[in-house]
Order: sequence, then C-alpha cells, then structure tokens
Amino acid sequence: MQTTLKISAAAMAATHRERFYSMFDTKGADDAIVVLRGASVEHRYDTDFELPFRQESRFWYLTGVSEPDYSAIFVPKTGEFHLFAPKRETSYAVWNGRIRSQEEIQELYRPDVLHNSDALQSVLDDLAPTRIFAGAEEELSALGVVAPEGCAIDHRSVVDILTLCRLHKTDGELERMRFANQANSAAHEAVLRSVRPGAWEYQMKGVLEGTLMQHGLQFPAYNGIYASGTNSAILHYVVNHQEMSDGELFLIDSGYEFEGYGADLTRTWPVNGVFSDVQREMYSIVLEMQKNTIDATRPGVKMEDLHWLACRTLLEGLLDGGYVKGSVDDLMAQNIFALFFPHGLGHFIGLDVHDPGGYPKGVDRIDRPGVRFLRIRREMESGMALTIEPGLYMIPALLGPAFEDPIQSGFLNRSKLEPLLHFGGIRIEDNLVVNDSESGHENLTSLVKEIDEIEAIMKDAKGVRG
Ligand SMILES: [Mn+2]
Repeated sequence: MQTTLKISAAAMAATHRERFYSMFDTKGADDAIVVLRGASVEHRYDTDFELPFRQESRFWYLTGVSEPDYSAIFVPKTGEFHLFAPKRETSYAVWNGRIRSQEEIQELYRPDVLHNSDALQSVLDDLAPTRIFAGAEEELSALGVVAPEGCAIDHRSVVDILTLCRLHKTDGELERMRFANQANSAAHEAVLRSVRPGAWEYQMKGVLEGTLMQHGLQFPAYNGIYASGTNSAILHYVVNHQEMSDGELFLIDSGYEFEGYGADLTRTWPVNGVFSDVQREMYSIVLEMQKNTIDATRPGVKMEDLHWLACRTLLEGLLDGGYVKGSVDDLMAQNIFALFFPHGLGHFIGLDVHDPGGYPKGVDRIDRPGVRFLRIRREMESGMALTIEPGLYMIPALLGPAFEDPIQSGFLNRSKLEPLLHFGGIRIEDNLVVNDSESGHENLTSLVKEIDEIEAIMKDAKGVRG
C-alpha cells in the first residue's frame, strides 16, 4: 500500500501555524512570543537503552519536525517561525546518523529563520518580547535560557490554544488519518485471516505489527489489546499471553500511527470462525449500537446524547433477548446499561489516540456509572475526528454485586445471565470525521464488521491454510 500525500509535513505545519497565530490578539502593544521545546530521546529507566523517538504532539503539530533536540520560537504578530536545530557532534555521525546540512534542514522544515540551538538566548534577547508563552513551567530553564528582564511568562495558555487548534482537523491531517485507517484496516483483516483455535494472542499481535511495518507504520498509537475468551471483558487487557480456544471470542483493539496520526480500531470475532447463537445475538446488539450512533453523528449532536442512544439500543437488545426485565426508561434510570457497557462511547483522535479538547472549559463529567468515563462532552462540529466504540461485556466484578443488589437484581434475569459470566466481551470501533455532507460524517474505517462478511473471510482463510 503506497500513500501519495498531496500536502507535505512542512506545508501542513505552516497551515497549523497560521491557525495558531490567529488565536492571538496581535493588535495591541503586547509583543508576545511563544517558546516551545521539542522532545529529546528518552531512556529505559536508568540505562542507556534508547526508547524509540516520537516527537511531542504539540511541537510536531506546529513544526513538522520529527527528530530530537529541536526547539522553536513563534512570533504571532509577524507570523515568524524560528527553528533551532541541535548542533550535532561528530560522534552523532558515528553512532546515530548522517548530520544534516543547514540547507537540508531548511528545505525539509521551511522555517523563516533557521538557527543553531546555541543561538536561542541571543534571538530571545533580540526579539525583546513583553511576554513569553512557554509550553511548560520549566520550558525556559530546560532550554538553558532566561527571559529578558521585565518580560511576563505564561505557562498555561499555549496548551489551551493548541487544544483549540487541534479540535478541527486540517486537510493535511485528514490525508494522514485516512491512510492510517486504510493501513490499519488491512492489517486487522490480516489478523482476521489468522485467528484460529490453538493460536496465541501474541501471535495475532505479531501479524498486526508485521503487516503495519510492511506499510511503513512503525509506531503504535497506543498499547494494543489482543484478548481472547474472558480476557475480552477486561477493558485494557494488554498481557496478550493466552492460547485461543474453540468457542471463544477474540477482541482486537490496536492501531498504529502514520506520520504521527493514529488509527484506533476494534473488532471482535469468533475464534473458530463461526459465531455461536449467543455470540451472534450479543454481537448484533453491539453492531446495532454502533450503526445507530454512527448514523446520528453529525454537526450539532452532543456526544453525551450519542452515548445515551448507545445505552438505549443496548437495553432494547437485552430486553428482546430476555436478559433484562422492565421498561427501557426504568432500566436507564437504574443505570443497568453501565453493568454491560461501563466505558464511554468514544473520544477524539488525531496526533494522540485520546486527542485533547473533549471537555470545553467549565464543562464537567457526568457523575453517573459508565458515562463518567466518556472522554468527550461537547457538540460535534465539522472537522472533529472521533471514535465510535460501543461495547457489551459480561464482567463478573460488575454483575456479581448487581445480582445481590436489592434494586438492580430486580431488572436482571439471573438465570439467563449467570451462564454467560465467562462469555467475555464485544466491542466494535471505527474512526469518523464529522463534516457538512448529507450523512454528517466520513467513516475512515473500511474494515468488515457484518457477521456474514466476517464468517466468509474466516472460512476462506481456513481453506487457504488447509
Ligand atoms: Mn478507542
């Protein structure tokens, strides 16, 4: 799979800087500048083992620089971008890589002015700002510089401003997110073709990672979940060390980044290739939860309302199957949904898998089971990218106490639920971008999720394996 990006990382970062500068009031006498420090290589605890370098998201967003030890000054009033490149010693060329020439760095990142990092203090002094916006409290001292005398320092606003910028994805970001989703969808399908009784969870991780590496995606967007059997009902299971058995479900929740932009996909499949009756019944409920909420995802809708829609769909499905009793309204009022679906419906996604901005200033979490973990509580707007990931789990730690609870137990059909305590769980997750089209969104994820599609691919794979 080859990608043909129309917008280079440098061009994308230039667009992001324009948006960033537009958030500042540049008309007054306030000569403010912004100082940001890019990430450095980190080590495993107290050793010389270098962890893979991944640029800090905000620095990446504004500069497009994906190598360590850079820093930058941004001048909102003039729109200037000063980039400070580290001075590399000869040993760098021996141990780490070719040292780029100034011309090469200029061509690659296109700053207005390129400096060596030891010029930071003198550039700072020359700009003579009245105020410095720094990315963190220790930013200036970590860079080894001091603010000019009388200059005010603001440690907090830049993060808030960049969160606002990142809420609505630009064309360059969407290109990368589309490609990340295509590559991750293909890799998930390779795993789908490999799932079988007797295989191990970590082998499925190997298939996913191997396929993504072949597409050039080298960085996980998060710690992936490869969970079979009862592990699939552990929301953040990452041990991935169990043999998969006939009759169980397998849940995969994993995604890799492309140029910093991640995909976050989840699918759940029967290990033996055919859904049992109860697996089919539960899967159909989750698929319905996902389809209903995806259909309703459009500008103007509130994320908590999508969450409530998922909860109602879940309860209707469980009522139809006789797993719970009562009216949907009463079941909602007693928080019965949260026994089976204890996490939020979705979150923003972008440079970070849980991209910031889910809660506008002054908006608090809803203090109620399940929904209190919802990572977004705001109205959807065109350009926002989010996951839609409903689930249905049989979690003994939640159902056990509920069976004993005088109120909740009255809504549960214990004789139907108790045999399912080792059922595991189901989650289906796609990545969407809200837009102004008729449907109100674009679904970036192209991975199969219908029961007959899944079973057909698994049957075909079995035939190929022999
Ligand atoms: Mn997710």
